[in-house]
Amino acid sequence: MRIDILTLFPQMFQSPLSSGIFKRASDRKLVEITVRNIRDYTHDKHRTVDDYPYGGGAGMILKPEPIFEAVEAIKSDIRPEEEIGALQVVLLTPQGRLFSQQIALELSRYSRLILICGHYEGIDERVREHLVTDEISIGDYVLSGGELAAMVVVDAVIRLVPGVLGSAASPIDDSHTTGLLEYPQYTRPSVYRGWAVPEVLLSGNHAQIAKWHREQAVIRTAERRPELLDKTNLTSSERQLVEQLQKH
Ligand code: 6GU
Repeated sequence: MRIDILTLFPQMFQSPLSSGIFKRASDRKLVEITVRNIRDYTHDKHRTVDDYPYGGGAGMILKPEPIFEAVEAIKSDIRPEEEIGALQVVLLTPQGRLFSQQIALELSRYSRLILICGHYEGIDERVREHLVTDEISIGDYVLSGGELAAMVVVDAVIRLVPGVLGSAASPIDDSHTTGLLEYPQYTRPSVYRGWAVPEVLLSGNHAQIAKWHREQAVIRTAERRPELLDKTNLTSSERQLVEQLQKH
């Protein structure tokens, strides 16, 4: 998978991309991430990337030319054997569709992604209409730019690329893949400041432990994010458990 990020603030990506999952994915040559400065695609002396809005109003608007040229430059080096349909051009904007595990899974299936970091004051609408194929928001709050959102999206997407996570960790069991929040976890010591780890986890009885994990995940989800249960497959006894919890 190849991901190109277009931004006015490439230095924001330096530290995140050189640690953790990003580094691991690049080191293993599973994902190649390139950060490009939109300003490098301007032609004037002042390297102008924004301008006043037609019709007036507050703030500056990102000009279309550098963004079109940057995307076209990236597209032009797509190898002929690669399908152009395998490319998605994503604009990060608070006006986009709300990001979710489902969307991360969707994006992880493309071999090429171009992420454009928008800025809240705005971007010329022709970029949206004629260049971008998808618009994503990471939540109902306003960030000053799309950079942090792009990092969130890239993290969530690349960990789904086969081989990026170690074999031990599987994204199949993640919260939001099963539709349930994760169950509580413990490590040594078995008693800390008088607080004991639940007995069942020390029992060595794998069937009992699996049952407890599942039950705890259902309880936790019912208590914290009951709306997630609408989309989850629960057994009838699990449904009963949820109804019991909702009465209290
Ligand atoms: Cl993608 N961009 C900005 N600027 N703010 C956001 C966002 C994106 N998602 C939530 N808030």
